[in-house]
Amino acid sequence: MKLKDKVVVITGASSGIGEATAMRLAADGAKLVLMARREERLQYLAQKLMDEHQTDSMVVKLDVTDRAAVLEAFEAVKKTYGRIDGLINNAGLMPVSFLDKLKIDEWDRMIDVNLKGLLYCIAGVLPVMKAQQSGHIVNISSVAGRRVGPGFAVYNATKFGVTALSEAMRMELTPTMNIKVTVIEPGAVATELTQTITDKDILDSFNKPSNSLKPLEADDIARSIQYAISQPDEVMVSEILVMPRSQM
Ligand code: NJP
Repeated sequence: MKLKDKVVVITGASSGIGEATAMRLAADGAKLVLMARREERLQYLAQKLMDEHQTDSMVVKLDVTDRAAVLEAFEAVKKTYGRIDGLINNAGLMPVSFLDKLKIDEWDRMIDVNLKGLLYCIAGVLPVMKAQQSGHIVNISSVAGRRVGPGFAVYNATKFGVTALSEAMRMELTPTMNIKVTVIEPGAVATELTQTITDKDILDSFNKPSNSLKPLEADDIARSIQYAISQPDEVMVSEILVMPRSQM
């Protein structure tokens, strides 16, 4: 779709990939709805979008694990703009750990945000897009939604879930409701994502001098999202895997 004046909701817009995507889509003229818990970061971004692209965005402080709040937030977006053309379903966290550490609270948080929060946002946007008979949902999965690795078990489970869900969504929603679905699978990207990791063994393995992995920048993923969402009406990009050249 041509992005000029399209209404696009971005979850997890307060940092990393979400923030970079907001910058990209604003440059293309989209009207943005920025969602996350850290409202001051969203306000700062909204000001930047206004200064650099004259984009007037809507800021919504939201915890995606709060089902009622998510549904209310999408209602509010519909009330404000009358429509929702795109959802970048991006909020996520990655407190990876080895299973025998039994960091069960962290397992719960990953399932609650990466999977249930993403589903609540789909529930929020689907009635609007169904009524419009148009829209585009972009789910941010991961290379970890395609391959498993030690230490990543629960994160893998959530992201395999997002990848599977996206494929099924495409089959259900695209032919009958004209809602496009794309799954984006980033490899390593330099963002705040690793800050929630508490397992020292995992952190040590990331910080080993032999680890020569050079992560991508958030904007590298933002460009993939921009590419997927700005295709002509008859073209649907269903899946994009983007990795650093140095990632195995
Ligand atoms: O990470 P980060 P990324 N309710 O930490 C938000 C996937 N990915 O940009 O609420 C609402 O900078 C949080 O906002 P706040 C990854 O799995 C990444 O890298 O204010 N929002 C922040 O804006 C994730 O799905 C890599 O704290 C909540 C955002 O989520 C997506 O990319 C690799 C929330 C996280 O931004 C963006 O992550 C890969 C909640 N309860 C997949 N909890 C990578 N970076 O290497 C968190 O394969 N957020």
